[in-house]
Amino acid sequence: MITIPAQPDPFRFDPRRTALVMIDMQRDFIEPGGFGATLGNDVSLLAPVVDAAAALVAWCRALGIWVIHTKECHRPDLSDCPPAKLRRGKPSLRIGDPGVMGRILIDGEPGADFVPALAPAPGDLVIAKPGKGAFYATVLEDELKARHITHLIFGGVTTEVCVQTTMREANDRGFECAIVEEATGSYFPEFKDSALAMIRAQGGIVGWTMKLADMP
Ligand code: C5J
Repeated sequence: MITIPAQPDPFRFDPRRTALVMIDMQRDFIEPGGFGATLGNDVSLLAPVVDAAAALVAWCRALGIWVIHTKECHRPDLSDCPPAKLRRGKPSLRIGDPGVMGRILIDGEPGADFVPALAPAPGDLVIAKPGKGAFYATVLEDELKARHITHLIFGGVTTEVCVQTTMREANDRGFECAIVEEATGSYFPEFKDSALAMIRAQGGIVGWTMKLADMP
């Protein structure tokens, strides 16, 4: 068993029953010209997350923790993209439109791929997800149950959207969840802080928050 200092109290887990869920470390969210930028966000705010997320992946691999990568993306014909999601907001380019990294948020396009530092390795699981939560319309829950996973460690972007949504979905399904602060980020730093505070409040109502610096 491994015990990490965390909030609201230490997070204790068996690496053989634990998976890392690295959320949406895709070029479309992190690099200029992608989905995040088309929504008017300053994507440079996510740059520091890349090194920390890569360090978290390396830490997990060293302990034999199974690594899962999610990517938010849609089929080329957009049949898995609800019209409400397609219409939402006033982006300069919509999902499926051609951009500088290919069609925005479409599976198989360069922008929907992972940033090089977070490229999956053999044995990792990659989950393509049409929603913000990684359990919606995916095989994630079945895969975790097949491997008898009980604990999940989270990183990725953005903290208050896809990371928090997935963590809440996982919490409702009975997984013990912890998020690593340095390895997650938001276009809105205040939203990241609030999401972390919400997660660990009330005795860890959604789960634990912990720091990479405390993970030996
Ligand atoms: C967003 C995500 N922010 N991966 N997606 O739309 O958080």
